[in-house]
Order: sequence, then structure tokens, then C-alpha cells
Amino acid sequence: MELFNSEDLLNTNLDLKDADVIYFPAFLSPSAATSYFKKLYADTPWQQDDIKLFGKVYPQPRLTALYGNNDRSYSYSGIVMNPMPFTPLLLEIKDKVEKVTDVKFTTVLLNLYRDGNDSNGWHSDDEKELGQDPVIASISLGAKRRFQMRHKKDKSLRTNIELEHGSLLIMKGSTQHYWQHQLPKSKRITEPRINLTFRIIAS
Ligand SMILES: O=C(O)CCC(=O)C(=O)O
Ligand SMILES: [Mn+2]
Repeated sequence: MELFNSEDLLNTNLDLKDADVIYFPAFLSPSAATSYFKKLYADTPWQQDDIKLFGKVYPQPRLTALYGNNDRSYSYSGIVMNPMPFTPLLLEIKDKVEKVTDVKFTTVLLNLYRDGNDSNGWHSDDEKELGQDPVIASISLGAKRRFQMRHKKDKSLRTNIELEHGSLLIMKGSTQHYWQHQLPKSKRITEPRINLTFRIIAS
């Protein structure tokens, strides 16, 4: 166990080569996590964009929404997202995250995985607007889903984390440079999950 600027919150440094990943399984209390889940599920204007893969167009296998405190857009997989202004609820969550990370975020991307058919394929959060060595703080609400990581060069290096309801995962340092991550489909999962990834998109 390692302490990360927060003396009483259990956390683990995943101790991966070329990466800096810290996991807080119980960052939020179960009741706070459930309350956030319900409000975000109901009140977010979820959208489903089309993505282009090998010249074909598919609906993205999840719903998303982007919020920010500046007007910088975020582009990935051929999608350009423009942020909505932060809501009071998202500011409350952002505040809690910033107390632990000691970083001020500008932007949060929300993902809604409606069930185990929804997913997020292998990628790094390495878009140019995130800058070098971005800090990404990822909150999980709802169904427990498997988060997988693999090293881009050393194919023997892989890890899985079961992201708990109310957990926080922080990826920073060289993580995005050397590693990819994904959230695979899972036939057994019938419940929805919401993920919030706080990011910095500098103006
Ligand atoms: O849902 C997750 O835990 C991962 C989300 C993710 O990697 C992303 O939105 O870039
Ligand atoms: Mn990602």
C-alpha cells in the first residue's frame, strides 16, 4: 500500500514498468457513488457518435458527454467533441478528485456503458491536446468492469483491474506513452456503468 497525498484513503500503486498508475478502490462511499450514478445517468445529455474504422462508419459502442471550464474541443477516433459547462454535481466530484491528485482539471469525458455489449477498444489517451505525460483521473460508477492494460513494446506486460463502484484510477507520468488500455465487452454484464475521466486540455 502506498499513500498518495491522502492519509486515510486506501490505495495501491500498480508498480508497472514505464507507467505510474494508482488505484483507490473505495474513493467514494457506496452511497455517494450510487447517488452520483443515478443523477448522472438521468441528467446527462448522452450522445452516441459515429466512429470511422478502416473506412467504415460504426456507432460508437457506448454513449458519451464532454464538460469543461474552457471551450477547447477534444478530438479522438475522428470525433470532435465540444464541452458543455460543468454542472454543480460534476464540480463537486472534480473537487474531490483534485484534493487527491493535487492537479486542477479543465475537462471531464463521461462514458456510459449501457451493458456488457458496450466497450472501449485498445487506445492510449495521447491526443495532442492532452499534452506530454497527461494526468488522467478516472472514476467508476455502477457495474464492475474489467480494465485491461498492455505495454506497447513489451507484449509480455499486461494487467487487469476490476474497477469497483466508487473507485478512482489515476494514470500519469509516462503511462500513456508506453501503455494502452481498454474496457472489453463482457456477456455476463447486464447493468450499466458510468465512467468519468478528468483531463487537462490547456487553452
Ligand atoms: O471506461 C473506462 O474505464 C475507460 C475510459 C477510457 O479509457 C477513455 O474514455 O479514454
Ligand atoms: Mn482512455
